[in-house]
Amino acid sequence: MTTISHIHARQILDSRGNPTIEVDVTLDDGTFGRSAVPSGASTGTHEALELRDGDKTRYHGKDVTKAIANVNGPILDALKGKPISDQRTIDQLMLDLDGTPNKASLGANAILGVSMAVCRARAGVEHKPLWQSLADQFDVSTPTLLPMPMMNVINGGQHADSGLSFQECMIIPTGVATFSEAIRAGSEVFHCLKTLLKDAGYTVSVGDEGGFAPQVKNAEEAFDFLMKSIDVAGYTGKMQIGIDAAASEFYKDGSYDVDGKPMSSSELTDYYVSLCDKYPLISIEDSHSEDDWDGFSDLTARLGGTHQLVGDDLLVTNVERIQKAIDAKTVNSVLIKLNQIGTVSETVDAIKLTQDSGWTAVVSHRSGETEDTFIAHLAVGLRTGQIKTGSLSRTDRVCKYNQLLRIEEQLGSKAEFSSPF
Ligand code: 2PG
Ligand code: MG
Repeated sequence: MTTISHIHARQILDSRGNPTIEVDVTLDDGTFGRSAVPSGASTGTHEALELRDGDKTRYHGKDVTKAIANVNGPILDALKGKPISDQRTIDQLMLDLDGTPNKASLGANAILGVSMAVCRARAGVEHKPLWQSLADQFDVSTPTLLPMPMMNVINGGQHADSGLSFQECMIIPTGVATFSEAIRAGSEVFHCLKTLLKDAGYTVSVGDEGGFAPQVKNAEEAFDFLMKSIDVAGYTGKMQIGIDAAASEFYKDGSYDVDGKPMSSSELTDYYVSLCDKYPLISIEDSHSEDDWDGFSDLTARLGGTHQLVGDDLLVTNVERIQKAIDAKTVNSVLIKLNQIGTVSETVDAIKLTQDSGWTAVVSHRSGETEDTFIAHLAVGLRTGQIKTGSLSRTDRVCKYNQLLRIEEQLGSKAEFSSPF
């Protein structure tokens, strides 16, 4: 049985130029797996802990040398010589070693780096692509569905200085037949949007997720640009839109500040309903602040039958919070981020709970990313049917789309693609 012979973590930089962890796992037969851990900006307060050194004299306190020492010391000691046949056992050993509910002692970034690198090493031993290995490991019989991409072409909130309250305005090519056509549609609309913004005198530099960051006055102006660019690119009726409001970021003392207008929770709900009446807005993520469960439930009561309402900061890929949301019908979809929970097997548990309840699961990047394409494999291997991984620019974003194009090619005639909407 193949066992772990060595684990080595090092510090690298993420797409924002902040330190993060890269982990190499070497097996006794010489097989090797590598992973890199992403990092959020609009993080939910209920996420597992990302361990940073906090020494302001180095990298503005963002060094991750303590997390790296935890991998190269106690985690290596606990996992050395252990068979890699069961991911859950590997992850559980690290959870036991950590001993806290939110991975505060070892750091979720330390634990996740090892968890993902072990998956990659296993795929190497099996001579399988990672998506196939994940599917086999977690009993998914037909890992042949390419995910619908939600492409974030206008960045706001914590990800850009556009001034827009909503963090992400995404295009969703629901009317095309294949994944590669979805990417083509996204790219064509992205470039039309650039021209339209330029012509209107707006800047076309991009934000953290590769979308434009124009200083538009509100969400409606942003949506008008999206609709116009969809039209100019020739995709009218074939492309809809989605947002991640990331509303925790514009909520303070019981009030939401939406593009300069104060709103109560129920006024914000009314605003979303009016936007859905006016635009082909089919997916709304984090409509309300992470602890405003009533706000989410009210919106779900009104739009849940027709629209995808996604919980991100609300649910933080945590099965207990997801179960609570299922019981209370708080949303109808879950955003899935590996580093919110901190191990691959717990992430899979979150996906399966979501799918088993008839909800949609959307695999997601973080706004601070690396060249690691693990999430592309996860989306196919677990048959989630949706991914959001930024815009059609910046290699930290398009590397995930490019990996999905390779998987589509590998699957050949077996590749499936369909709109979840
Ligand atoms: C989100 C993510 C990714 P961040 O809110 O969904 O787009 O942003 O990684 O900053 O939390
Ligand atoms: Mg979000």
